[in-house]
Amino acid sequence: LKKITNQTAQDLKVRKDKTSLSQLREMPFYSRQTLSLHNGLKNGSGIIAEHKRQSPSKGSFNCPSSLQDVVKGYETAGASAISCLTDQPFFGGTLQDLLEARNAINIPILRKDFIIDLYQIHEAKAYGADAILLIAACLNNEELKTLSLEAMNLGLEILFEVHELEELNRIKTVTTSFNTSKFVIGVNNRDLKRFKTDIQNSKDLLPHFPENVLAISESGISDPEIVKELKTLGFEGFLIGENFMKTNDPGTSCQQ
Ligand code: IGP
Repeated sequence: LKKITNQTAQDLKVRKDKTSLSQLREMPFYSRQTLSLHNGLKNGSGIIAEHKRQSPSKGSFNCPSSLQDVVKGYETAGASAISCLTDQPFFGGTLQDLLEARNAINIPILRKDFIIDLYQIHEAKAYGADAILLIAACLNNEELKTLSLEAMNLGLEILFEVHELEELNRIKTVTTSFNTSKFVIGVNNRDLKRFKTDIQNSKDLLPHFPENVLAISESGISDPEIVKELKTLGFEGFLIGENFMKTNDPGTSCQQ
């Protein structure tokens, strides 16, 4: 994770030099009314279907479908929201992908990236995102708070990602002062040190969730039975990438 965020910081410098904050503010989507991820999940299937070309652990998925076809397919299949990877070095995504996804569909989009700087939140808004990911493992409480407040100011919702109890407790601390309950907390089932996924991580952490917070289970979800089981336990969102992207037609896989 340290390696990834160091790279993120470097790439960020280049983008900041190229595009100023005021230029971001002039982009058409910057003033767009965002869609609610929270409401989308509550009122729909709960599936957040991810566009991801490659991952550090699995390499390229060699999916032949275009980004547009993938995200349109997800929307048609009944996904509640789309997760769009914009990290280049490790996941092969770009901000241009986010823009293209926004132009193709009308459901909430999560900008999936390693957000460590306020500038990235403005980018997210400018390129058409409705929500951003904040990974507790990458950020201290002060950073979590500053980044969250900026996101909320711009009308973006937040998916807080946790891997373990200590991180969940920090998110609880940080969010108690927020006057919104529209954020969601996701448990990443992927052990970042060994890249292994285990759904048990979601089951273990759910009892420690704050009340009335929408719970999401992320990573390693590979069959509808797992979704059913997690739903019974109380999860309302399911973030699924690889299982769809490793097929030739992710939209159709999502349908099933
Ligand atoms: C999706 P999977 O196992 O269905 O492809 O997982 C998603 O949870 C995963 O891509 C992810 C991720 C992240 C990627 C979760 N947290 C943070 C990049 C950054």
